[in-house]
Amino acid sequence: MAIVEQDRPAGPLALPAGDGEHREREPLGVFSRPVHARGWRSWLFTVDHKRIGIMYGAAALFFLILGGVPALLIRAQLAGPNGTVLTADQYNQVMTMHGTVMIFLVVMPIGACFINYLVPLQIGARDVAFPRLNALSFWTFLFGGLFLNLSWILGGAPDGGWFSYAPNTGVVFSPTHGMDFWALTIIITGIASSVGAVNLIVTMLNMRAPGMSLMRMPIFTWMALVTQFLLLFAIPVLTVAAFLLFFDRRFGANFFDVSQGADPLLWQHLFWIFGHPEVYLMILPAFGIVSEVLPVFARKPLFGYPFVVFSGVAIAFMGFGVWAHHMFASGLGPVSVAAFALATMFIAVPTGVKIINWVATMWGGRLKFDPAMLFAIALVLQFTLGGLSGVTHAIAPADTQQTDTYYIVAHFHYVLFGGALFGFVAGWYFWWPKVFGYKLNRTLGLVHFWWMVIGFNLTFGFMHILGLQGMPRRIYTYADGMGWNLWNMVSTAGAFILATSFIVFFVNIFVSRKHKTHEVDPWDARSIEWMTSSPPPAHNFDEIPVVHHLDEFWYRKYAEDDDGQLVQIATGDEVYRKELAQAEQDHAAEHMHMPSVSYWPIVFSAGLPLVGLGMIFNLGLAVLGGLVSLVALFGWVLEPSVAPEDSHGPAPASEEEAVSVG
Ligand code: HEM
Ligand SMILES: [Cu+2]
Repeated sequence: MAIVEQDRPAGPLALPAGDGEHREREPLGVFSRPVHARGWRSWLFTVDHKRIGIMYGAAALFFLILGGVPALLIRAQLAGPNGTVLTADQYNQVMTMHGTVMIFLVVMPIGACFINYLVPLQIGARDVAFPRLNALSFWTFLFGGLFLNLSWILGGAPDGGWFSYAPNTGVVFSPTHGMDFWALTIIITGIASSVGAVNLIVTMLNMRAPGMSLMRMPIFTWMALVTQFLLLFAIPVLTVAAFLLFFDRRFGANFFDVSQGADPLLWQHLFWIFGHPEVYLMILPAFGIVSEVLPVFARKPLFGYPFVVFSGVAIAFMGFGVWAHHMFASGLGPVSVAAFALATMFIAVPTGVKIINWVATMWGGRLKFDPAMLFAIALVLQFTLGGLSGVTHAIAPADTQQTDTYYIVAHFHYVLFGGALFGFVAGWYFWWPKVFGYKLNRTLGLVHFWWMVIGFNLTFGFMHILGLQGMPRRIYTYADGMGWNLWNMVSTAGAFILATSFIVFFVNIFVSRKHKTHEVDPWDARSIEWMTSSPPPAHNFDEIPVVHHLDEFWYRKYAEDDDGQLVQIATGDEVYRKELAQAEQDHAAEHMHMPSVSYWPIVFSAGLPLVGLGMIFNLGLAVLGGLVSLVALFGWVLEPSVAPEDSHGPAPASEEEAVSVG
């Protein structure tokens, strides 16, 4: 079994004795580990990747509201000329928080939601490699996000834009504590991402089911792997930059103080060396989702799987070499500009490869237009539009005109919202029945889809025109008579349509939840996460599947007859029952040991925002926060690796019972 923690009956510190005899020690009893927790505690202390995935999703939807309300305020303010909803100062805060929340607390965590939930299931593992670290990542992200939003009530939110250009964000130009909150949030959530990246990379590389070579890994897992490498290398750069900024602001360091000889472009370089890989790590999970959804609803294998894999890898590599296209207007000099312009045009190639693969997957397929499929198709179309406007920025002279206009705002919402977020919604409609045991209502799903597509394109489509007409981004009002009134009004109307489309989604969840069917394979899917019950048991699979093919599940359901015709040899349900019977035969007497719940991840994470608040307001508080986290670390290493309890007893009679162990 893959989970290391449970394979050791003795305490974590037990080592073989020198005489060759294996001396077993009782687990250190200082901090006993809870066996099971029930009710809400079972969520707070869980180390189950599925629950952590669900919590990432729920938290991200909560932050979607915290980031969405500012978006609506922006649009209300800009609906007509000389808006009076917000003052200039409030506008800056609202705009900065909108961007920061959407990127760091919505899109990245939704990616983590899918990756945490799906990757162990897709590779046939029982959990991630380090379940407690996984919980630590989640809580650290959540507390970091809440910490950022505290700034609203503790003296003002950050106001330097989501990319926080120093020296603009130094104390001289941004004297409130907002930017301090921003920098510390980046550091805290950065811990969450880096720890998560290591955990997931180890999981994907080491814990795949027997027979699952890398080139048999489901495409979503591949994109997840690429994403985690991007995080691993990109996040530290931003963390360093945030540290420097915070030291400048709080302790009078001079990293960005131009009068002391600092390079005014230093921040921009650091930020975008992180920032460009960041845009790919936001979109690649959605690409993975679409690459899973399209084949299922087109009833064909993914066209050119290796190309989709390697174009993803290529995007990641090249993504680290194009950052300065965000700085064409900053005076880099013609050689740099030309080099980065070329590199940027090249990176469009692997991206285009993916689009071709998706279209070819649908080509000639028997398409089924369920909501998941529609959202996936919308991603392909809208992302292509966003990608094409992106290529126009690669042409440096054009970019010099476009930069800092609404053309850019249109562009990045087409990729982030029209791409990433649409992909995520496709994924939700697709995997919902696996995760919760019921399908989302199809009719409401279609209403949701059309309402969202219309709202999205009304909001952002005409911003291209506004931008080309010269409307700058980040302005809090504009004068009458610029010729911008109509499209701004349209955009604002679209934004409210878009916002209400999410209400349809929430209503759908609410309405559908009663109709549980627990179908194993509602869509006739292809990969092995469908080969277990809906929802899956705590240990994911009763029998770890042995993998012979890419699309293993499909190959267990379909085969060619003597004439080369495709025939169904089993339903998904039958495949699952067969595995179940096999498991009963093989391990009827064994008991599945899943890692026990733990108190310490959430305690560790809870210390971090205290450190943050302390760094801003009172160093004593920082010491207290540090102590909380330190104690948690000691508790962590000193707790036994499994609960010292009765769960070593006989096998549970029912699946239900087995679940409660997790
Ligand atoms: C209801 C949906 C949304 C609306 C109406 C909306 C609207 C806007 C507008 C009007 C701006 C420009 C503000 C300015 O430059 O003055 C903006 C900026 C931004 N938006 Fe959105 N947005 C929405 C959703 C999203 C989503 C889902 C993301 C995902 C990542 C996102 C990311 C950003 C970012 C990064 C900025 C830049 C902020 C900055 O300039 O620092 N937005 N949004
Ligand atoms: Cu870029």
